[in-house]
Amino acid sequence: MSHDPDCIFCKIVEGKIPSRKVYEDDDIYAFHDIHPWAPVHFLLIPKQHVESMTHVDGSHAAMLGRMMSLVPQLAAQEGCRPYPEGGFRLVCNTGDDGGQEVKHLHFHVIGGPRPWLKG
Ligand code: DGP
Repeated sequence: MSHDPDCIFCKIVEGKIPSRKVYEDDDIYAFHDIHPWAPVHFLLIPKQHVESMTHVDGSHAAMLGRMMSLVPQLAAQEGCRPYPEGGFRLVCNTGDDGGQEVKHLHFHVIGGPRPWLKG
């Protein structure tokens, strides 16, 4: 499995940096964002080090599909109200122009009662 010893999120997957776990399986990890933008804010990441969405190829398709299928389940688990009154925002910042600070692919899942929406 690809791994970057200098990557913060690889260190979180390894347990070298503590995190508040939301979900874990062999390939995927989810944990609360350290600087939440909303009442619900967690990050969903592949355990392997994929740098960004621009680094995704066909070999990642099954894993990404599983990640996307987990989003509604984990959003509900973490307290997002049901669609359509509830719901959540799914964000994947990519590259410097996309506002990506941590260069390990991650999806922000953001929700909870508004107002909290930025942009
Ligand atoms: P982005 O701008 O999309 O790269 O967002 C990175 C997010 O990662 C940001 O919202 C804060 C979060 N984050 C950074 N370092 C840590 C950490 O050590 N622990 C946790 N739980 N979250 C972190």
